[in-house]
Amino acid sequence: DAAHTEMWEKLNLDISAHEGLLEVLGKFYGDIYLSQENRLNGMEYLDFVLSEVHGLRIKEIQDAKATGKKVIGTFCVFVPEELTLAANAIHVGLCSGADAGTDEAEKLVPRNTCALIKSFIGFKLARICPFTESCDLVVGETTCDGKKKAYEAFGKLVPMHVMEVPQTKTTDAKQLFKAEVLRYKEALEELTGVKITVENLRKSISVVNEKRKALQRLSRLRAADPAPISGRDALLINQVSFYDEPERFTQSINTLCDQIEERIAQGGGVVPAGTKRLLLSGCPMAVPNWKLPYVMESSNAVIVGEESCIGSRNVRDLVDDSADTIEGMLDALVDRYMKIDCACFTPNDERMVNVQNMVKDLNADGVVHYALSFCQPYAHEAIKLQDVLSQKGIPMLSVETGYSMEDVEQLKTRVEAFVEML
Ligand code: BJ8
Repeated sequence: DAAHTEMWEKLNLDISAHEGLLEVLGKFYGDIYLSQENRLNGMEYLDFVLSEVHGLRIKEIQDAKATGKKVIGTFCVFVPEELTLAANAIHVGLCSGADAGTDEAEKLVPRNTCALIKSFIGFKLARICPFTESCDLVVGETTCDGKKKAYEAFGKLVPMHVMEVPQTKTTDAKQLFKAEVLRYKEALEELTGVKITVENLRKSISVVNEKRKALQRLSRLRAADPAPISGRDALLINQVSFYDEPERFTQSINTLCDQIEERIAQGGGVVPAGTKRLLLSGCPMAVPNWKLPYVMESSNAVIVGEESCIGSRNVRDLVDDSADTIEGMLDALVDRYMKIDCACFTPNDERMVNVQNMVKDLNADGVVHYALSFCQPYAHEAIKLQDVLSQKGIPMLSVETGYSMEDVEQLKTRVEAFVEML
């Protein structure tokens, strides 16, 4: 409507390009989400949030900015949301799941860069992301080579702070990360003028723990057969967790989980009992990257878990909330964040164990490993994981793909053949 358009104009969006994006997004959402059968009522909240992702949520953010709140954009689950919230700032995920502005992006980063990186640069250059345009600070991190080098170019376009994330989990590496957590805390205090204290940090640790607990609850409920919720819907919930207001989000997910419990108690599901169950594992999938989940769930299978940063890797571990000094709380944050099993670590053996645990806990019949094309870390681990899983008799299909739709048919043929042999 007119008020939204006025807001987007103020954010300096390219109005016609942005309209095009919303149109594609709406069509895609209709085909992939609204066409599903047996959806839970609680998903209406998510449908609404998604339909208003560039509307009401941005309005809320702009209203908060008008009262002096700051907005922090991130690309990685290593940036501690607890600190952002303690500094009374808004924390949003910026990774982008669609091709846009690719030609322009390829002038700043090499062509053989993964689609996720090209996409966040492309969104900025094309001026179509109101979240990016709302940020007072964007926080990058030294994870994969693609991202850390891309931030040198991206840092010329937006105000940036880059956290150094170590590549190993030695004691020295944890010390380095702690120093980086402290440096992020100071950057936040400087930007917001809010001092991070025992009180506000305790509160934000609890807010984020509660959000993660609600998502853990959802994840546990998906162990049921028949699967009570589609993998697409669960992925959407995890995607929305990166930009919705956290306390409202937690409440809606808990309400949805109540409905799922009722459905399970009645023996109901989103697919018939006995439908083949797949674990999706690998690179994060940002909105609207729903291609592979859609292909998988149109191939006589249901997705029962996401071993991904937009999934279990962001949710599995809570922050120990027993400390009562800033020092102790920062240590608890460091301990929690250094448990993340991102493929950028070497070695990263705990991921191999975590995937197997998820297969067991969620009663999955097989794993589909997803690596974005040109993503070195996850492509390496696909080889390793295939080996580990085959020794345990767990079937795995390794997929490499980007955001383009041109390989949908080919993917479908491969996934169908995989599901048939399970
Ligand atoms: S903690 S997975 S969110 S770094 S797909 S940009 S790895 S070339 S996203 Fe990640 Fe943090 Fe790790 Fe998670 Fe590079 Fe691969 Fe692209 Fe990737």
